[in-house]
Amino acid sequence: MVAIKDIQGRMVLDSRGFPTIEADCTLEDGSCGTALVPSGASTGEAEAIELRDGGRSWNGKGVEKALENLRSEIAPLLVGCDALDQQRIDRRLCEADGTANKSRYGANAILAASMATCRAAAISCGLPLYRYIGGPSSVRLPIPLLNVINGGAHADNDVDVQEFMLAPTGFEDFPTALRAGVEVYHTLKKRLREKGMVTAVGDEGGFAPDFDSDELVLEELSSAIYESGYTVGHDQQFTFALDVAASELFRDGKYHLGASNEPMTTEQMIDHWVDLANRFPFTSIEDGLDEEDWNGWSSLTSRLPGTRLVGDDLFATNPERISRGVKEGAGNALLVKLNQIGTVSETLEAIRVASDAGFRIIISHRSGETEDDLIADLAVATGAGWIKTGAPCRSERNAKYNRLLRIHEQLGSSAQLGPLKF
Ligand code: 2PG
Ligand code: MG
Repeated sequence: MVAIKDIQGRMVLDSRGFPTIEADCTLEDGSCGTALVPSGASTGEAEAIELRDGGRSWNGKGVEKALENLRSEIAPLLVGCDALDQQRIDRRLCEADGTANKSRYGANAILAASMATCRAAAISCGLPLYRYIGGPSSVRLPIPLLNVINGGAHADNDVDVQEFMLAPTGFEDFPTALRAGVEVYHTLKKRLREKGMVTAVGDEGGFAPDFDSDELVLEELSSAIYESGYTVGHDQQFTFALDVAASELFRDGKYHLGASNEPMTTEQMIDHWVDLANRFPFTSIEDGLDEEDWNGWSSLTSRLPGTRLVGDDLFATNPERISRGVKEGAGNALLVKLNQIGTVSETLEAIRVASDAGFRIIISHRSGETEDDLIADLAVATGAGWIKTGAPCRSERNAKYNRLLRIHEQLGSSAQLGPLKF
């Protein structure tokens, strides 16, 4: 038992320049853990609520109310509790909040306390965070999914699909996979510049030029991979991953892709992804349909047996929604975001429920990020095998890749790459 002595919160800025919460958790033995919470732009309806102040100050994005809850409710609740009992800490937080979606204290305040406590406990035990959470078998580094072309809500271009990711699936170890991804990223920049295309980056560090179609983006990425001296295809060095973020494209029962195209029905959307997956090698497609289009999801999942269908907005890292997906055959992979559910323990529970069903697990950043690198440790601790944390550009993204490089070094010859079962 190591009792919590104090929890302090403060406002800091995230990568988009919006306020977010940083919390310090100090224990009786002097250990102190600090954590910062991220924030999404294409947030799912089923996510836990991020408490914002509204009004004019900080364009409505202030976090004073959440900080006040941290100060006057959460800290007194946790002081004296055993920091090594993360489950109990998180249960107390959920019970005291008392709402299904953490709207009273705010998931941002709750998560900051939960993550900071976890960090402090690891420090108190003298263990790296991944070892503290995952135990001695935490030796698997994740394959990075590098989001090199940004569209949708993350960029001001005309690309509808939110994320085009390089998946370096055919490499031996994390540093080599990352290096290959980085090389392709820079080749891509050179190619775009030579074509007179915009090389400014979007929220997640990927380039954000205009493209006339999804196909053209994927052809460009294929060319950049070959020009870098690598191969692309199933069972080759690179495959692709998409995050369509289709909930953002769904209005009045139809999907709106491309300003000049007719809106599409669910069936037409499914045909579109099946057709694209027949022409390009995808390891996964995330949120290819709207978050409440459960029947569509079941149909898409059965039509694309060779591709992982990842639920982000669909599952919202919520064990109940994941269980529904398992029952209905809707999706077969989970995107994991701590702030969608709001505590470390519930995140681990969501991963367990999804893993038990044979789902692929992808640990994820948010589009609004910070220098906090806890998700890198979480990926290793859970042996998830996959992480998406943006392009290898912008330090809030590279904080995670850099942390994984350090973990790889620490693990030495024990380090492995990717999921146990591919
Ligand atoms: C997503 C995420 C992260 P956001 O949709 O997967 O890439 O974006 O944080 O804006 O929800
Ligand atoms: Mg997503």
